Amino acid sequence: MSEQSNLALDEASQEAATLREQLNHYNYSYHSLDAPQVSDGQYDLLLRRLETLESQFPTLCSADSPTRRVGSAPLTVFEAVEHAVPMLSLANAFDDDELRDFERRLHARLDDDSAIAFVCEPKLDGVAVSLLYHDGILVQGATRGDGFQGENITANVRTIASIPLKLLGEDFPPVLEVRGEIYLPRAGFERINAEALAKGEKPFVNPRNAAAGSLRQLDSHITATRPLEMCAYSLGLAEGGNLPDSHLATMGCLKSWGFLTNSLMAGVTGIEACVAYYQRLAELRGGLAYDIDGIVYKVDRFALQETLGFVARAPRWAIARKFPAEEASTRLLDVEFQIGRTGAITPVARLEPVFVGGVTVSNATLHNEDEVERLGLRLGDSVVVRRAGDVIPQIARVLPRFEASAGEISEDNSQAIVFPTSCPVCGSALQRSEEQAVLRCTGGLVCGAQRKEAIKHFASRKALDIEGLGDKIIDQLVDAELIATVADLFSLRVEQLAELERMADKSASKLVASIATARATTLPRLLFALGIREVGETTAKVLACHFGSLEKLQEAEAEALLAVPDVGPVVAAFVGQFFSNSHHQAIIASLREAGVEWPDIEPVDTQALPLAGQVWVLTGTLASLSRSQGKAQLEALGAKVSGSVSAKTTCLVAGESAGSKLTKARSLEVKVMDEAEFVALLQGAG
Ligand code: 5U1
Repeated sequence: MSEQSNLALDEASQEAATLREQLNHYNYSYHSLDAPQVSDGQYDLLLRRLETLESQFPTLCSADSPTRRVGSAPLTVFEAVEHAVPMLSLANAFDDDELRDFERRLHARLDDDSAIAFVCEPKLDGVAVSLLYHDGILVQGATRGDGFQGENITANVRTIASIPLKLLGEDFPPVLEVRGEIYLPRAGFERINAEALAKGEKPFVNPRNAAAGSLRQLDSHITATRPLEMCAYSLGLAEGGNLPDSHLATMGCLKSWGFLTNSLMAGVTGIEACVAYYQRLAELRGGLAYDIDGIVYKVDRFALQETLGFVARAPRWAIARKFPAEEASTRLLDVEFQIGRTGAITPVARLEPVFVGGVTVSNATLHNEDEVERLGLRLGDSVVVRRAGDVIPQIARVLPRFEASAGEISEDNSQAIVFPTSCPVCGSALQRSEEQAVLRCTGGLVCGAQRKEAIKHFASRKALDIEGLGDKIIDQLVDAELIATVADLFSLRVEQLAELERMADKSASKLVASIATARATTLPRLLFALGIREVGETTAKVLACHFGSLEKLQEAEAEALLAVPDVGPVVAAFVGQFFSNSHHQAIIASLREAGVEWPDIEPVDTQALPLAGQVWVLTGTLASLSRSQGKAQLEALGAKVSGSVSAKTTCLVAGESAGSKLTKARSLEVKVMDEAEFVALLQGAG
């Protein structure tokens, strides 16, 4: 071996030793102590790195490597169980190309280019178990343990309602081992955590840990109180009887014998269909009732599975495609305080950038002071960041405030997060609303930050929709004192705008033109644009339809405001306060002087409209009209149109490729309409 490759081997050997130590430590904390110290994503990355090193330098492979192990050694308190057929693990694919490589390997090994039938299944994030049936009677339940030997948890599995104690039908093999995942649905997780908090106990960190903790109870009465489920996904030992010749057909048998199987399981042909299934499931993921961390793809035909066989600890005929981790750990660098349009002060965490949920995250909202306290967060802490779907990144929890290095506990260098006592932008006094735990700057439009936010809101798409007037331009205009109120926008000149950073003469002229175009607006848009507290787009429309003119709304007493559908005392008070403020009156007068126009509309009795009081949601692609046209037509019929499905939803209109909203509507038994029915309804009403 050359000197250079010796050096590479030395370096790799040291790195592998450190990785093994770290992984063993994290694995022990996770599996045996039920106290995770790093996120799953972080753990996976370390394990992958070790796998890469071991495959590059085969002499580094050792029997005790975490890459050779599935889970941890069983706890001694439960009786040990030998698995007659080892419960092996799965190889992973981290992107579409790795999935395509999987199919290429299959064709090569089978020496056959015929299209392969696959079964695609959601990979539940729970605890793998084996259930043994003798003549249809459940005789043993065991955890996977290290894949060869697990723990006997028969008493605990018997408490789970979705596990049959006696199989249905008669056509099952006399000796049958069924494998699957025990998991806690999200709603059950919320429930047991709420109960734990109410009793002053520590809540579980995620549904998988809650399921593992529930199964590790020595007293099965405790397990019986946990709403666990079991979803079957394969067979282990099977003796006697006749079984089908494919995985999909076998899953059908399991279903008929009384097992829960996943309703999203699908048989497809060829790897491109597997890739498409991944996209579909990724969209549904956020709306499912349970956590999944990926998809398992299996070659359907048992004859092919047999030919393909196993390699190391995994079958060659199956692969798991992981979703981007929804959680990752990073460090809290700083906390900044943002002032919103209504003066609300939001602490924002500045984080060491981390890749999570498919994007790089460097900021996370901390909501308010109570949230910071609930998390027990301090500057310099290691934190777990969560980003599920399109949801704004959140800090899920703080990791233990020490670093174990070579058995030593390092110093705690964290620092307290200090909340401001006056507005960090204008110095005005702060007010704390007790019920919402929100700190608010009392400076109103004296505060530069609130002024900027008010103007950004005024120019936004659903308000006056001023094209080309982005947030950065507004920041510069306010900082340079070229504008102080929304009305000042209309006297801006091309020369003034051309002075701004990255603004050429041409774009300055275009912006002046689009500000001029925005002068012709509508009453609902203007009402929304004014930024009255608690008056969103829908309430602005309702107020506009009810009063018909700005003057009538300005004159309205509390009683008249309360007569408007959906306007309660809080909204009525904010509307009243807004129009009685002399500064706001001056702004409205300046807008008129600047030539902004909002024609009066014919007042409508919205309560008498056919869909009054109903809440509708639109999802998927509609072929015959756009989403905004659909929304406008529903609103014209008196319905409210919401962006999310809840128990209050009257009806969901599901277009082509509807995703998680459709799943949620079905689970809540909300009425669902397809496009044809929707169009017919609109035509009937028109
Ligand atoms: N859905 C599913 N999860 N899961 C996990 N199927 C499935 N199959 C597995 C594992 C470990 O293993 C089989 C390929 C034997």
